[in-house]
Amino acid sequence: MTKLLIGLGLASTLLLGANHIVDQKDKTFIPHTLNVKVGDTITFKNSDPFAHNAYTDDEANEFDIGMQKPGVDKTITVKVAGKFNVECAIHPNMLLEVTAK
Ligand SMILES: [Cu+2]
Repeated sequence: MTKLLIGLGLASTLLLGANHIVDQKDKTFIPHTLNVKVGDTITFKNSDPFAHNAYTDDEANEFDIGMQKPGVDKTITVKVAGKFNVECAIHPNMLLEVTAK
């Protein structure tokens, strides 16, 4: 039974891809560079006491998590291989560089 459960766990991990955590703290994406695989998810956290946002203009992986209040998590899925920048619409100096393979 234990072996079966471990097997199921591995299978679901392979199917769903890995999850990467990106925090937003002091108006900075942490980390600010990220290597992912297609099918992986990125969860954006907000550890600042004010709202953030995360979006990309990249056409292949386009997303916009909208207004993200403090303490709220938002998760996106990486769909296509390539490099793209993620920015915060509220704080133009925030930058996250994602490389997806
Ligand atoms: Cu921000």
